[in-house]
Amino acid sequence: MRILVLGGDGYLGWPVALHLSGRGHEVGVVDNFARRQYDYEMGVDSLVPIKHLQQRVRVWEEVSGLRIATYVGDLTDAPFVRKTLTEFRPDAVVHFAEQRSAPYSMIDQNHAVYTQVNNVVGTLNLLYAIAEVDPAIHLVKLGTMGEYGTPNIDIEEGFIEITHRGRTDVLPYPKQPGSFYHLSKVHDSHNIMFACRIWGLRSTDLNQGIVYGQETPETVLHPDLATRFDYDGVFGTVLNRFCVQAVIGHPLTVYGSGGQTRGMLDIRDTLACVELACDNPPEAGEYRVFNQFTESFSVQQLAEMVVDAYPGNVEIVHLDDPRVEKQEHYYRAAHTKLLDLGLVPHLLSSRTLSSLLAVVDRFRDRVDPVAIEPTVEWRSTASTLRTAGSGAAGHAREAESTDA
Ligand code: NAD
Ligand code: USQ
Repeated sequence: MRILVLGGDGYLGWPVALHLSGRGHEVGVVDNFARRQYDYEMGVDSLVPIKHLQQRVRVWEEVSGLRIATYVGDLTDAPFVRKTLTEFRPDAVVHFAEQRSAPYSMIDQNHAVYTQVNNVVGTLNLLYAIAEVDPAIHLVKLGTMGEYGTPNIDIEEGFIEITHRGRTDVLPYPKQPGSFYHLSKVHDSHNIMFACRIWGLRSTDLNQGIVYGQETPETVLHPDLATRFDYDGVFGTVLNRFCVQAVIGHPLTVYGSGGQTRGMLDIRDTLACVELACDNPPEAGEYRVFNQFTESFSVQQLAEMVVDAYPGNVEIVHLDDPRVEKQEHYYRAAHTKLLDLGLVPHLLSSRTLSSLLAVVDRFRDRVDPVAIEPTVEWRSTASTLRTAGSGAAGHAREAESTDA
């Protein structure tokens, strides 16, 4: 297949592009390097050093003999999106290219607006381009388990059968997302479902849980093929953060009681799930949802697993939760559709944790302890970033002075 990976310079997009290329697909990647820009803005960096996209692609060609086409541009630029699809003529588009941090979207009004415009407009441009260039293109869109929130009933895969006053229908599962970022994914899902209905597009919405891990079979072939690894308070995700904290002797930062429970998966399973979705496209006009995670854990459980896996002494600290979220709740979410297609999950074992801790240990000198603290407070509409002098704080101050 010809597969275009949008956001192909990011944490997940890059290893997915390599994986699909290695499996014999013709791959192109699209990126506007927004993610690298957020690092400059926040004054942080990936724990694992990463090469520029063009260098990565060159090294991949040297290592594998396979070419990956690159397109540098922004999905919010509609002519760029249409031109790229016209040139590359994909059978499938895998769409990772969004602002993906919940805390980043909650910094202040500018960051909330940026997140929703970037994500919703980018996806809308993509839907129009697919409809106009070739409606048979399969859109594989990265959504999030966070679209559902934490209801007090079982979570289904996208749809729920409801009987109301004697009548029954299958309807989209209710959404109760927990940040302006997670909300952007809900808006995307509605737009995609609508486009499938009116234009006969085909799409798979992959409601992915929290990903952990850094190495994949392709990225370990050469150090210059490494993907990024975020551990800071804004972009770092929970288990990756806990591993960095353990290695540098920082207490593990559990927010609140730690009863928050989430679906999780190994980065290697992200590759497999995306490939399974591409290999098994939906019918024309079909909008389907797969819940893409393999296990669920509470934050406290994750912290305890890291304490057990790390050979040294590790403490757990309970911080006031900077987010507005339920700290104790029911959580049971269906995730059978990818298993039915043949997914064989990598479950979170002490071996997986040890290899992740070993990656962190290799780069421990690059950790900036200041970057670890949570700095974004959900309850505040003004920026609460404490990194004085950072680009982001400057950005927020600029906004304040403009308002003034
Ligand atoms: P990432 O930020 O590392 O990668 C996203 C890439 O998209 C970046 O390289 C960025 O520069 C690019 N991008 C953003 N906006 C763009 C635009 N308008 N035009 C072109 N390129 C743009 O994020 P990630 O962790 O790789 O996540 C990828 C996707 O998977 C996101 O949509 C995210 O919401 C989803 N997801 C991630 C996780 C996770 O744990 N990392 C979990 C569930 C879902
Ligand atoms: N948490 C802590 N301590 C920390 C960091 C996080 O207790 O140091 C808690 C948070 O309060 C939250 C949970 O851990 O309850 C998960 O936080 P996270 O930052 O790991 O994940 P989240 O904000 O949900 O976002 C990440 C990705 C996002 C993706 C989402 C999948 O950044 O792109 O959509 O995971 S899901 O959680 O299923 O919505």
